[in-house]
Amino acid sequence: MALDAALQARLAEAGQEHLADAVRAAPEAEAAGLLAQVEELDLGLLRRLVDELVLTEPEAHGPGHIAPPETVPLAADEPGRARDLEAAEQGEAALREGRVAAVLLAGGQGTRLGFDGPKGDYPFGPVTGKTLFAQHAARIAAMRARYGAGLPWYILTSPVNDAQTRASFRDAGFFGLDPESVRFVVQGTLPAVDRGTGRVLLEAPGRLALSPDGHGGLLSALRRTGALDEMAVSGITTFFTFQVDNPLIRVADPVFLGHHLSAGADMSNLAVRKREPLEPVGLIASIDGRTGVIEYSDLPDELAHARDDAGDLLLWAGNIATHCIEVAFAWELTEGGLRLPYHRAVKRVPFVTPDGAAVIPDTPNAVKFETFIFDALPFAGASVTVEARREEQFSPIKNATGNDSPATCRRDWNRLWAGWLEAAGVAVPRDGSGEPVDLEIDPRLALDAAELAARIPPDLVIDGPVALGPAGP
Ligand code: UD2
Repeated sequence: MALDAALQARLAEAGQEHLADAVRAAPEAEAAGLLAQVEELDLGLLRRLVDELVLTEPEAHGPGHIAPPETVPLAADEPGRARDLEAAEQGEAALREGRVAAVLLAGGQGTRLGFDGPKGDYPFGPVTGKTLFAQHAARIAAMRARYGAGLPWYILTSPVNDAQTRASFRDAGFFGLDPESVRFVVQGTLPAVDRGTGRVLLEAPGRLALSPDGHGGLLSALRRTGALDEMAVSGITTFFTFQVDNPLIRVADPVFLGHHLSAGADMSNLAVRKREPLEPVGLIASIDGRTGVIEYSDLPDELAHARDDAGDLLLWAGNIATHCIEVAFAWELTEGGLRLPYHRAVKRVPFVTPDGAAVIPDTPNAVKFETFIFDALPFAGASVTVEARREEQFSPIKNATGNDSPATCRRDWNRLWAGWLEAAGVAVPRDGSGEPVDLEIDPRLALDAAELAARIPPDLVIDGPVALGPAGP
């Protein structure tokens, strides 16, 4: 296939002239598709990323002056409870007035879990095998019902899983939600490049090796697709972001929202105490006086292990990637291009050689580029970090086994739900080691322990695994 001279010149300038050869050599049926992919590349950005992150050794600079972040601590006493109550009132008012949207980050590839398909389709429910998408949807429905709120739901997908994600929602009848109230937003992609030469890799003779551009790409995607305009027009001022793999998260929790709003913050965080120094969660910290997140892979060991005078972890605030973000701040961050820094990840990426031979490398051969949503924090005029109880809000499904796996998530859910039932005076059978039977409580039946206590009969008997559905026991 012929290539126009201007494109050829731009490819040469970007050090990617091999792509012109690839288009010419591609099988006829695939050449047009490959050309379209090549034309879509932001060659200026690619040149900069390759120069700065591939061809030059990134400068090893320390993370700066690091201290624990200022946080709204857990309410441990009466003043703490009064403070949270006041915050909840503000958050509830924002929900009722329709000023809040929920944004689910679900564009990742979920490679560690080894699950084929969008991670949201993973059937985690201990009793019914309900999926992560179904759980989040039920919670959104329950929040809408409780606050009479629109609470529109935006779902960030990527070209890797967009079609499948939409199909899952369609097949499930949008889990009972009005399809108009659910919007899919597709994030962008960036090419993987050879780590030695910076040249874009092809995963097949007619296809570039592209992967999602990181969840920082949410901001560009919201702007590009018109979602930010739509939010502004419908009076939404704040959106709440959460990760697909954490079914415990309290979506659009009024307490968190209220602390964010009353501080006049641009972007806020939810934090849990790290389980151990090297737990793979980002570290929320004050970095040279500004709140930010240091990704776990970038955290020097001695900082991870530092202890305070009482012997507790000094840098304790684990990032659960749950934020409140002002719509106006998202506009600011995307004005004239995304303002977030790019990170490099060195990965194993299968590719084809110019003569069409497929190579599955044994060692990391490629660099991928990503932006992270939490890198927006240092740009925020004000930001609050609110501490959450891990057992109430964080048990992600990341790995097939071990920590943060389906087994630990089900265990944590069972414990939480058993606690709610027992607080309501219902006995829950437990095994020899004290673990409760498998349980499920649909968020549409109860979003918290108090609601459950009010909605179940006091003489409810549980003698084995049970799922309490939206209509009650
Ligand atoms: C993430 C955080 C980490 C910590 C941990 C807690 C990053 C970079 N790190 O680590 O600091 O808070 O979670 O759970 O996020 N996603 C997209 N598009 C992308 C990439 C990811 O939507 O291009 C979504 C993905 O679907 C998932 C979330 O972002 O919901 C986190 O992605 P991950 O599982 O790759 O991040 P992880 O666990 O390494």
